Amino acid sequence: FPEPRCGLTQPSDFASSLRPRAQQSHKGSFGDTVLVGGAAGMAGALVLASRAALLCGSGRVIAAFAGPPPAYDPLHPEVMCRDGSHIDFGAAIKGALVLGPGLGTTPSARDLLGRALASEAAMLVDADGLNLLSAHDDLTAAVVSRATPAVLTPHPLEAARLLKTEVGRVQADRLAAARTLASRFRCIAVLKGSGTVIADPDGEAFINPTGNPALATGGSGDVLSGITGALLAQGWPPRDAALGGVWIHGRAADELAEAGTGPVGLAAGELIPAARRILNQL
Ligand code: NPW
Ligand code: AMP
Ligand code: MG
Repeated sequence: FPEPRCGLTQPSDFASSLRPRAQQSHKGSFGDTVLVGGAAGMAGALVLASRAALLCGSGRVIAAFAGPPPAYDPLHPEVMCRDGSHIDFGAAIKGALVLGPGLGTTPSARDLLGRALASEAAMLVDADGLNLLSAHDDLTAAVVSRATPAVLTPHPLEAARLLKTEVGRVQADRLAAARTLASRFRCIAVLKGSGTVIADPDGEAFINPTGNPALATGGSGDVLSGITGALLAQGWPPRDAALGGVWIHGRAADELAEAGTGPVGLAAGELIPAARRILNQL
């Protein structure tokens, strides 16, 4: 059998999802992104992801907090801040779900994730969403049985938890680890870190060439979740959203570092307007 393909991501790999906006379009044309996370002490993770979803083109953004919701986000009052326990995930969501930034792993976080995973909407799972999947077989089963694959975005430690192995083994063969995640969870697996690997359940894989150590800062993964969630909400197929989100996120860090906003001291939120500019220029 031939080896499945593995190449370096280029914009041409997701170009078919880059479409000009129709003159007659409206906010309903670009989907809702509903983001679930933000337990007490980690509200910032959900705020960063929500802002990224907003600036990367989602028609509407709803931040569903596991902890007490703020009245609104003062920088982006466009984002609707809700109490996660009041969200009806049974109602058809026209757009995408981003599950996990700052969610925590308490029993109430687990219940919230379980309700959200029942949705048929396009879906990305990150951070504590992944940690909960690692700990609960019924949550994993909900991901594996989805009609359209979810996008899972683990960093190496989260990947090790999902694969029930050690970080060293994940890092020793990152391509194999990403492919194993993709086939075991029937998902688009995004194994983050320098040279992020994106793999699908058929074994096709890409290594992302953008990004640099400026991204080694708290919250940069949360921003990636929001960027990619916005692309899903706008109807990009999961594979294209993963490839495009990772490429744009890394390119934003490269442009900022080039201009002196990094590699030392980049704040993750600074990636967001840079990602918007790159998306508009593609
Ligand atoms: P070390 O230090 O090397 O042993 P955790 P988390 C490892 C939220 N956040 N290569 C590394 O291990 C998130 O959304 C909230 C190798 C690292 O210390 C989550 O919900 C923020 N190892 C929650 O916090 C901003 C690597 O993993 C450890 C690696 C917990 O998420 C911050 C961290 O993993 C944060 O996003 C690599 N490339 N990358 C907010 N403002 O509210 C990571 N590791 O223990 O799962 O914790 O990632 O911080
Ligand atoms: P997280 O650990 O969830 O906050 O995610 C960190 C994000 O930054 C991921 O998208 C990583 O791929 C990226 N990142 C971290 N360190 C590097 C690095 N040295 N080079 C490139 N990307 C990195
Ligand atoms: Mg993270």
